[in-house]
Parts: sequence; C-alpha cells; structure tokens
Amino acid sequence: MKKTALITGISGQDGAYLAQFLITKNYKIIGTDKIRLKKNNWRIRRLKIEKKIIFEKMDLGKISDINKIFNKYKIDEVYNLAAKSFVKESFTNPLETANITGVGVIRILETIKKKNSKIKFYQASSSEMFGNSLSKSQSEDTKFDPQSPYAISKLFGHYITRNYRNSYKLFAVSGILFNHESPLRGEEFVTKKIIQGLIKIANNKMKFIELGNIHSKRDWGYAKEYVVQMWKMLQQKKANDFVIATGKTHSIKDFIDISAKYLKLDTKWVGKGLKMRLINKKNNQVIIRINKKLMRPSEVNYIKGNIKKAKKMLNWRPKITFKKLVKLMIDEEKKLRASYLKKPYLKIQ
Ligand code: GDR
Repeated sequence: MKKTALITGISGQDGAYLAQFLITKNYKIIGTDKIRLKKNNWRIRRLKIEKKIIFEKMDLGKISDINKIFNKYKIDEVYNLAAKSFVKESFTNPLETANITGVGVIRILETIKKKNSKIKFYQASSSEMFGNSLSKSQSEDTKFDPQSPYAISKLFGHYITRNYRNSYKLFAVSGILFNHESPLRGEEFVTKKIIQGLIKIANNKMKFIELGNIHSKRDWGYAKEYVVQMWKMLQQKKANDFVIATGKTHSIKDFIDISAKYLKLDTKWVGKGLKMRLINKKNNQVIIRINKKLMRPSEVNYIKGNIKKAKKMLNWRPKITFKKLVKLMIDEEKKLRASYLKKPYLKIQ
C-alpha cells in the first residue's frame, strides 16, 4: 500500500532531495512550509517534482496549523526538516529560533501522541549540538556543548524526541547530520557563497568576496546521499539515533583552495588574522578578504563525525568525498549560469 510522508520544510535543500527520493519509493508526499510555496519553491522546480507533491502551509509555531494537517491526511511518516537553519542568524533572532527549531518539535510530537502513536517521526538534529567538543570525532554518545541559539534549540528538539520515544514508546528518531551541501544549498551558507563568488570572479563579474572565520573545520558531505539515511532510520526495527557524516574534516580555507584550483585560478594567501587575503596571481587583485562582521559571537571550531554506528546498522557508505563535492557544486553552478545567460528571466540562486 502507498505510504504517506509529511515533510516539514519542503522548500529547503533536504526537503527537496528527500521528496525526490521518496517519490522513487512510491510515497505520497505532503510538503509543508510556513509560507505559501508558490514563490519559495525554486529547488522543487529545479528537480521537476512540483506536480508530485501536495503543498500545504503549516507554521510550526501554531499547533492549530499542525492539527489541521494531521486531521486532513492519514500520515505514516513525518520528517521534521523545518528550522531556522542559518546558525549566524540565530544570534540575531534567538526567540523565533527557540520557538520554531526547538519548541516546534514538541508541537508535532504532541500531535502524533494524541492522534496516532503509530506514526513514525524523524527529527533533523545537527552536529552543531556538539559545539566545541573536545573529542577527536563525535559519535551518538559524545557530550554536547552547543555554541549558538540554533544549536541549543536543536538540542532541545533532540532530547524531546528521545523523551517521547522513551516515555510514550513512539517510533521517534534523530539523525545527527553533519554539514551537507549540494547545488541546492542556499547562498547564505559558506560553501555556496565561496563557489558562487569565485565563479563570478573568474568571469570578471565580481571583484572580491568577504568571509568570516576561514579556519574552522567542518565534516562536509553530499546532501542527496544524506536524505536517504533519514528514510533508512525510519525503516529500522527499533528506533535509534544516528550520526551521519563522512568521517573526514577540512577547513573553510581548504574548501577555498580546492575550489580556486578547480576553477584554474592561480592564487596565494598573504597576511595574517583579519589582514589575511587571497590574491589572484594573474593580476595581483585581492579576491578574498576577511570581514570581522561575518565572524560569529561564538564559533564551532572543529567537528568530525564518527560514523561507526551508521556504517554497521544502516550500511552507510558516503560516496561523494570532499573533492568530488566541490567539483560537483562548481560544475552544476557553471551549467546553471550558462543556461541563465540564455534565459535571464529564470531566477538563479
Ligand atoms: P554551519 O554552516 O554553521 O556549519 O551550519 P555555514 O556554512 O553557515 O558555516 C560554516 C563555517 O564557515 C564559517 N564562515 C562563514 N559562514 C557563512 N555562512 N558565511 C560566511 O561568510 C563565512 N565565513 C566563514 C562559519 O563561521 C562556520 O564556521 C550548517 C547549517 O546547515 C546548519 O543548519 C546545520 O545544522 C549544520 O551545518 C550541520
């Protein structure tokens, strides 16, 4: 029988890829967003799946919105991907972050508990919860040390999911996903910002980009592979939390160097600290500068996932390595720009 999945945050990178994947598994998809989706669905349109999704407006801040959707459809699986996902923004918007990214999770769990406790629930937890963990790599058992209102709200969602699983026997799980990128990444995130910027610079459409802390290290994987693990978690016999990562870590500076090399930009770093700059050796122009305003009040300096559990139980094997990810994102961005030149009325992100 055809299963029904509810995906909150359908307009985001993971929402779009997850919907695309679940369609191949013959699911009926209800996709929700806090605003009407007509304007905000460029990712869904790019994947050409808009006709296969039933769109609904649902604000995680309003329990009445959630009730309405659960009354309207017979749901089998819920994937809670909705969040205020830009970490830096959570410092300027902490209340809304806590209300949506944190308390929003209870609003869904309460609805599941009351309406049908057989519904399976996936919570999008985040490696940001580890913060400045002292461990060399972080597993499901590593102590959390969140560094932002975003991470603290995610930790609330993580623990409340576990609490409802233990207290009410719900099939409720958290996937602790490390950074995952793709051509569908929003331009506020560092990988997309670097790639878009360097491509424009290489084409003489931009002079330089400004960045914050380029020494922090992240474990970056490919979003399209990560969403499959969300589904796998809900198909397990027992509800369990999992870390999903690649097990490798690189600095933002590494990401820049590999991107520049792939774009055939001949570059060198000069200066130190806030004076550090990336120079295009061809014309001696500065192409990357550091701007103090882009630094976070509190930073996560280093993370690297320990994926032993997911390897064993989900058969998780990340295929897209760091270098491949950079190439894939650059190739897709170039293709998109080329088609945009032919059809300038199409919005590009
Ligand atoms: P992150 O991703 O905060 O790790 O969270 P992001 O790409 O925003 O930052 C990564 C690192 O790059 C540094 N940085 C900059 N970041 C941005 N966005 N813009 C800049 O100009 C810039 N310069 C340097 C940051 O300081 C940081 O160290 C992502 C999000 O997707 C979360 O929602 C998710 O939970 C986690 O990954 C896992």
